[in-house]
Parts: sequence; structure tokens; C-alpha cells
Amino acid sequence: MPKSTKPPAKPAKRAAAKSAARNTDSGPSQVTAALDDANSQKMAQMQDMAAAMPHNPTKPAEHGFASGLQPQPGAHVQPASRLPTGSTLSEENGSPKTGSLAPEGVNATIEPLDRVRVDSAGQVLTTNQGVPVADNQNSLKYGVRGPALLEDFILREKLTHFDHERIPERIVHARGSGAHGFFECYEPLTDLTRAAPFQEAGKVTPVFVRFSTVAGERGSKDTARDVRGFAVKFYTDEGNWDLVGNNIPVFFIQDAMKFPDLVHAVKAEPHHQMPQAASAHDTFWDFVSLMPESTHMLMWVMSDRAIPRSFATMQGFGVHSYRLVNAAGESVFVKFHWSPVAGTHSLVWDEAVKISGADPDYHRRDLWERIESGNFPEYELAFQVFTEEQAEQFSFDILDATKIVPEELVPLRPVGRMVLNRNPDNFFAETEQVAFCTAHVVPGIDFSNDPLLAGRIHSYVDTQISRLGGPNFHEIPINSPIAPVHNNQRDGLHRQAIHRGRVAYEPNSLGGGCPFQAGAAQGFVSVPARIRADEEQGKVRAKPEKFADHYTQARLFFESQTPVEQDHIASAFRFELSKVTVPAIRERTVAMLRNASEELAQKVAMGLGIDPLPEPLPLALPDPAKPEVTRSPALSLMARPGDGTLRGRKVALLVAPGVHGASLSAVQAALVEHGAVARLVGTRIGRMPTSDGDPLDADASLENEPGFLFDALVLPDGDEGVAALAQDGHTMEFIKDQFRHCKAILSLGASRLLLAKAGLPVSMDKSHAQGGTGLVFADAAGAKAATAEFIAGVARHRHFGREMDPPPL
Ligand code: HDE
Repeated sequence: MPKSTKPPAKPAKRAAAKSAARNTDSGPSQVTAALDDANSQKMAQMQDMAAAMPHNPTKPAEHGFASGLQPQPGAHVQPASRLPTGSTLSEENGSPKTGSLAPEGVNATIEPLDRVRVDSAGQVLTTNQGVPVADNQNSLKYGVRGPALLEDFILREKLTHFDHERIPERIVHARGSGAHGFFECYEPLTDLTRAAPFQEAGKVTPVFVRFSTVAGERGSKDTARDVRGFAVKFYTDEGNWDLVGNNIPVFFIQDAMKFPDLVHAVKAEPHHQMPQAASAHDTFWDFVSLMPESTHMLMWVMSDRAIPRSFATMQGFGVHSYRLVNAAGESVFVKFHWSPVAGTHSLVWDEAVKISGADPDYHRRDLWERIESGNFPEYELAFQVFTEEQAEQFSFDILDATKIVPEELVPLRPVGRMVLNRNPDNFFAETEQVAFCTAHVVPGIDFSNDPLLAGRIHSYVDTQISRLGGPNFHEIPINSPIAPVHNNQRDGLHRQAIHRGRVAYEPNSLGGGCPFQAGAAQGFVSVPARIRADEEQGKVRAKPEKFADHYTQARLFFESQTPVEQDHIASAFRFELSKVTVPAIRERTVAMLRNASEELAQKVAMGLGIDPLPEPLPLALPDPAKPEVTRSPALSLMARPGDGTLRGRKVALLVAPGVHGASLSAVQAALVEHGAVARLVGTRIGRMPTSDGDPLDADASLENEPGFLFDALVLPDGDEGVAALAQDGHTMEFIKDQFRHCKAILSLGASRLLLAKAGLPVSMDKSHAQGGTGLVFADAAGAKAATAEFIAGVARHRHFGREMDPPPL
């Protein structure tokens, strides 16, 4: 620590020094120390601090490859006091506004969100300047019928703010919903990575997650057929790490160069801005059928994965290969997988279409309600880890985002769990303003050379600058890290931090060298991946050869699905292509599908009246490498039933005047005990007399909550009540949809009649549906066992064994 050791100055020198220390320009040739006033002490200490750094000692280490691998910490000295590093000597003159002296080494913009939370309980209304507003009903006028006055700053402030309430929506993924939560590590993974969340068993890292659709606008429906975004911001001890993934592990394209083309093709067509939130139109299929690398992704998007039941029941994937880096600088490749504890479950298409009309906020509501009711969505994070040497042996290229690494080839290693346990207080401040960027990585995580990822590293930061109005979006509270932030970036629109001192550059001696570069031990060091020198080195716009295998993994996905899932994929292709108006585009797509699956191509062609089949598209790689696996059961939704609980599932119990109350209430109680949301849905809302005693209070009606919004159905006993339900036209639709969408139905006593009236079977042969048909009939004596069977049926999600599309009516 540099301390002035010079002898006390004589009186004449003292006066001169005092006077010199009061100037902000020019200075003496020598600084006199040990004066009693602050100005001259500051001057002396500044001189000592600068003198302690006679040269820049780390300069030589800036050169050469080896030094680049091990950057040194920057030179820095401890000042004798806080005087020389402050902006002012007057900083201690506090007020309710200025506060007191900033605590040493602290950037308060990273404090918990409490610092910006607002609660107005018991408060009067004010302007944005804090002026109490006496009258919030009337503008200021000259006389009650007179003209409004320009001086009405209260009205003008209110309207001006309102006029600027909107910000640009995200270019893609505009529609989304978010939640806070935490990630908890199972065991130390220090052998693999030095990333802060993975250093200890039980280590908890706060997260904010945003789920989204891709194509639709901010107000579009939740249940569109689309990829879902699954973006996680980890607020780690060493800075923010954003894992910006999707619920599908592959992507349409292989190079960032094609992303604007893809997005222009899938979004609403530019001339008439239709269709909204749908890929079923000409430009999308025109583009993808000319881009055969999209075939694998198309299989996923045409599968039920693209119409998830809930954000809580979908997987998440980092998509690209990333790198994990340990403290010794050793690195391996990794693919990130999120698996929902509740299982991976989807809707069926007819259901998704209907829901989008009845409740466009279906997923947003579901996420909100699960969290508010304590049914916290939970996901397990797993790593698929492999080395560069292993990767070289694979039949596919791990830099190609249209390929997965099959689980059978590289198993998944569970590493922790994520729980979403807090809804945002304010949608705009948190969910809309959150800024995910793939460039946000922390020490221990690094990029691969995936050319799609490279473009993303640029694009996300860039887009926030216009979306959030400038380069200081990291200071918006939801985006600020919990790790300390200290650097020399300054100014820009909406700057929040008030930096103390006059140093905004590095190296410096006037700030004691601070903030100094962290060096390799603490700071982020890129993996020094060596690119093999061969004759193909050099600047080039081209792809690696294995990228040209466009169909092997598309086939793998299709052939790993159960027959029901394959049917759904075929129907989805048929539906989407039927919306295309240009036959040549349909034919081109079928020609592309022939390379992945003849069976699928035929099914799709048949539904579109394409006969004979067009020739398959020519292959870009005539003789692709033999794949390691030709079936991957893990790719089927059926392989992911989850923990089998009913948490968060919605069950409708139909009621009408005269139903048998006790039997229905007993089922409701059992369902609630298993974590389901079991609602009484009546011919109208309100209290209904029952045939056996206490009335039941319906909190939803057949009219306002149609059947397809529920995961399962209970039909009540009681002749009078059943007759009343039979007379209501909604009842039949309700039941038919439940049946058609293969959901569990419990029919108590007399309600068998309702099924018969809906034209549905009143008994079913269990032998044709493994694990039950999902249709359970109960008389009074067998009610308990039937309820248990029904609950098991609800947990199975769907009973595709009885799928008939359309159902026989
Ligand atoms: Fe994105 N993407 N993307 N993307 N993406 C955006 O960033 C982009 C890609 C993903 O909830 C934008 O903040 C490029 C793959 C999610 O806020 C933008 C490329 C994957 C979200 C952008 C891709 C994603 C986005 C729009 C190809 C799965 C929503 C607004 C090179 C791994 C994040 C914004 C949220 C959002 C660019 C491809 C996932 C424009 C250039 C592959 C989950 O920056």
C-alpha cells in the first residue's frame, strides 16, 4: 500500500501546496504530503498511487499464444484512502436524494429486485415527479365547458407516458410467458466444468425462464403448431448464463445466413399479413421444400411435440453442441437437455385448434395457475457429454444443428433440477423486458463452431439494442446479474449506474488500476480450440460434407415413433400442405419426404390427391455414412410419461340440478388429494340442488369452459341431473370432445345414458387398449375402485388405443 513518507512541509510550502491542490488544471513539480486539508491529501495520495505504477507490468504478457491462454491479473494498487478514487470531495454531503458515500467496491444496480418493487398500499396518487395529484378525473379547463389548457402538466404527463407504453415486439418468439425459479445442482461437476452452478451438491442458482412460440405476434394464440422457445437465464455467481433453447432438439437450417430467410418464409405473408401464427401456407413450404436440411426438423414440428399440453410438460434442448471447460482448461462437448418431471405431454390437433378459440392464453394461464397453486413446474437438467475424438467418429457432424446425438449413442447424465416457483409481479417489467442472449456465457461454458450458433452470438445482443432502446439493457432490473459488475463502459441511453471517480479506462494508475483484468484464474478464457491445418484451410463460404446428409435422422425420428404418433405426423403434413395453394410446392415436399420415409410420403400424397408419387428429390450426399442407431425409443413421447401424478391436471365434473352429490363430491375429493384441479362445471354457474342432500356450487359452466379445456371428465349419477345435462346441447359436445381427444372419462351410475346419447360406446373391450381404455363405468358399490382406475387413467394422459379420427358418431 503506497503511503506518503515525505517529511511534513514548512509553512510557506504548505500554503503553496494547499493552493495548488485547489486547482483542476496544472500542478506543481512536486507534491507536498501530510497536509491536513482534504484537497491536498487527495492530491498527495493520487501522486503516490500513480507513482506506485511506474510502468505497465502486464504489457509483455499480452503477446504470444501461450500468454493468451493464461492472461495475468491486471496491475492494481490499494489507495491510501478513498479520497483519490472519488469523483468529488463533496460526496459526503448526503441528502435524502444523494444518499451517503457509495460503499467501497459496490455496484448497487445488481441488488435484488426489491430495490425496484413498488407497492402503493395506503399511498396517494402522484405524478412521475412525485407531486400529489388532487384530481385524477378532470383535465384543467377554462370554465367547466371551456377549452382544455396547455398548462395541464398532469394530463400531459399521463398521456405522453401512455403514448409511449409499447416497445417493439421480439422479431421471433414474440409471444411468451415467464417465471422465476431456481436451479439446484445434484453433485459437484468440477471434473467437467468450472461453471458456477455446477460446483457443489445442493448449490442453488436463481433463474428466470421464458417460454414462447416462434411465428406469431405478441398477442397470438398459445396453441399454434410451432416450436416452443425454452430460454433460461441463470443468475450465477460469476455472471449471467443464458441457455436459450427450444422444446425441439434440432433446427430448420444449418447456417445463420439462412435465418432471416426462414423467418420471412414462416411468418405471415408480407402482402396481406396472413396467416397469423401458422406455418400452413405457401411461403413456408416453398422455402423448406427447397431446403432439404429442414426435413428432420419438419418431422418434429409436424409431430405432437409442436402442440404441447403445457409449458410444464415439454422438454427443452440447448440444440447446439456447446463446450464444458474445467478449471484446468480441459474441455468436452455437451448437449443440454431439460426433462419435465410431470412427463412430456401434448395436445392433439383438433383440441389445439379448438383451444385457440376458447382460450388463446391456454399455456400462459396454465403456467400461472400451476405456480399460484403450488404445483411448481419442475425439470431435470441432463448433460450429454462427448469428446472431440468421439465426435470425429460419429456418422453425423456435431456442428450441424439439424442433427441430434442419439441417447443410445451418448447417454444422458442428470445433473440438477429446476423448479419454477414464482410468477412475475409485472409482465412487462419482467417477461417482456427480459433479454436472453446466447452470447451470455460464464467461465466453464463455451461455444462450439456451429455456424448457426455463431450468428446467434451476434444477433441476440444486437436485437435488444433496438427492442429495449439502447446498450444499457443489462441495467433493466430483470436483466442485471447478481454477480458484481465493474467495467469502463459508460453512458448511452437510460444509464442507471452512477460511477464514482474519473477513471473510465484501463490500464490506469489514477484509479489504482481498478477495475483490473481478472486473469485466467478468475476470468473467462475462450477454449483454444485448434482447427486442424489441412489443404482446405482458408476463408471459404461452404459447409462440411456430413451436413449434406439431410434424411438419415429424419428417418430415425419417424421410425422411432409409435404408430399413433406416426399417424399424427402424417395428418399434420396433410393438413399443412392442404393449405398450400400451389400444387408444385406440395409435390416437391412429398418428393422430399420420400427420401425420409416412403410410408409417410405415401400417406401424405394420398390425402392430397397426389398420384402417382413424384420422383424423390435428388440427394446432396448420395452415400451417407451408416447411422449408429436406426431406432431411438427415447424420441417417442410415449417414452416420457413422467412421475404419474395428477398435479396441475384439470378435470371437469359435470353438474346439473338433481345430480347425486355425495358420489360426485367423493370423486372430487380424491382428485384434489392427487393434486388435480377438479372443477364443478354446471349447466350454469352457481348452487345446484342435489338428489341426496347438500347443494353443489358450480364454478364454471358448460358454456364458458368447453370440454377440450380439461384433461379428463367425470359424469355424475342421479336421474334428474343426468336428464338435465342431456337436454343441454353443450353436454354432448363436451363429452364427444373428451372422447375424441382420448381423455379419461369416469361415468358414475345413470350417466351412462349421456355417453349413449352422444353416440359413444357404453362399455369397451379393454383388450384392445393396453393399460385400459380410459373409459371407466362405476355403480355405487364399485365407486371407490372405479375412482382409483380413473385416476390412473388420467395420469396416463391419453388413451390412444381408442383413437378414431374422426370418431364414429
Ligand atoms: Fe433465436 N432469436 N435465433 N433461436 N430465439 C431470438 O432474440 C436468432 C435459434 C430462441 O424468450 C431473437 O430477443 C438467429 C435457435 C428463443 O426472449 C433474435 C438464429 C434457437 C428465443 C433471434 C436463431 C433459438 C429466440 C428475437 C439463427 C433454439 C426467445 C428476439 C442463427 C436453440 C428468447 C430476441 C426469449 C429469440 C435470433 C435460431 C431460440 C432475433 C439469428 C436455433 C428461445 O435475436
